[in-house]
Amino acid sequence: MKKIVLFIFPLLFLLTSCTAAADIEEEKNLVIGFSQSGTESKWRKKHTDSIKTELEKNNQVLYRNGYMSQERQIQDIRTFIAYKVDLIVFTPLQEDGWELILTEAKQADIPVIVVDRHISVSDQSLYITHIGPSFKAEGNRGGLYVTNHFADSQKEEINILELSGLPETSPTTLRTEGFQETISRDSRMKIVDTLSGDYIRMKGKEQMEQYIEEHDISSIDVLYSHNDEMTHGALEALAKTDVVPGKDIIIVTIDAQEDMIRKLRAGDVNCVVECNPNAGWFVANAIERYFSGHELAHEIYMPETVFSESNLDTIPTRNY
Ligand code: GYE
Repeated sequence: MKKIVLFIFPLLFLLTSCTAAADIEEEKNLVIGFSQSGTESKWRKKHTDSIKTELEKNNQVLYRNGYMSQERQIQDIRTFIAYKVDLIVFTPLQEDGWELILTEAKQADIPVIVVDRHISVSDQSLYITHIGPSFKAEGNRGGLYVTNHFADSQKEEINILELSGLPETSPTTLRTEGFQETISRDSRMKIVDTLSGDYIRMKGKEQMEQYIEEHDISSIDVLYSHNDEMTHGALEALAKTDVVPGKDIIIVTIDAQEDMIRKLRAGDVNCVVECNPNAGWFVANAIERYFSGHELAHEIYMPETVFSESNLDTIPTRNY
């Protein structure tokens, strides 16, 4: 029963929106299916909003949220194929497991654009382009802050605790790789432990609490966290200790949500690496170029920067 309701509801919604949208259909160029992976962070909500808003300017958009389930995302993409959409935009939850569904899209002649995280497929023609940040550069920037920060320090060892994102996703792998690349220039730097918080605040908090219970947190010099939500969780855990965040433990975090910029201004964290969620314009532009016959680069990078005490006065409003 539940299944039937779940199936009928979107169908009814689509049917009514189809008739209601009949008039505007002429103005709206394309029907685009947009499958988002979840809503785990403020960053993600902004990312969704940016893409939807930009695409809805000229197209009819069918939006689905995968709620952090790959199976659900695959089902959503299958629905788009059944509706014969003109193009599919999707932001994959994880790297593997997309070959089959994207082959179905290809067989139906529906072009696919991958946004944000990367996918690993042997046939590169299964998607027309990938649009996203350079996760490796983000890791590099975080590592660079740490090496600069300790450049004149007399410390013989610098112990780093890493709080990493969801495993088997490209931001997690590349943020680690990029960070390691820059800290390896200073032989005193060592990642002593890596915790996994899946990009979720609660999980970041739990992991940190457990670590504090089992280890001497005062021996840690740096916390490198793969996203702001987990950093908030870690800060809540640290608040129950004598360790002063931003002073006794240097904190580097990624995303640059407004709430984390406030923590940067308050001195609770030291370096906020921007991960740009405003993918909308880039996606819309790629679609326009594709349908007007241009060849797209297989990889399109979005611009990003980094914030710390050195540029506090010039941080643009975040809106996320
Ligand atoms: O950093 C995090 C989100 O995939 C780059 O996912 C994205 C990451 C982002 O949950 O906040």
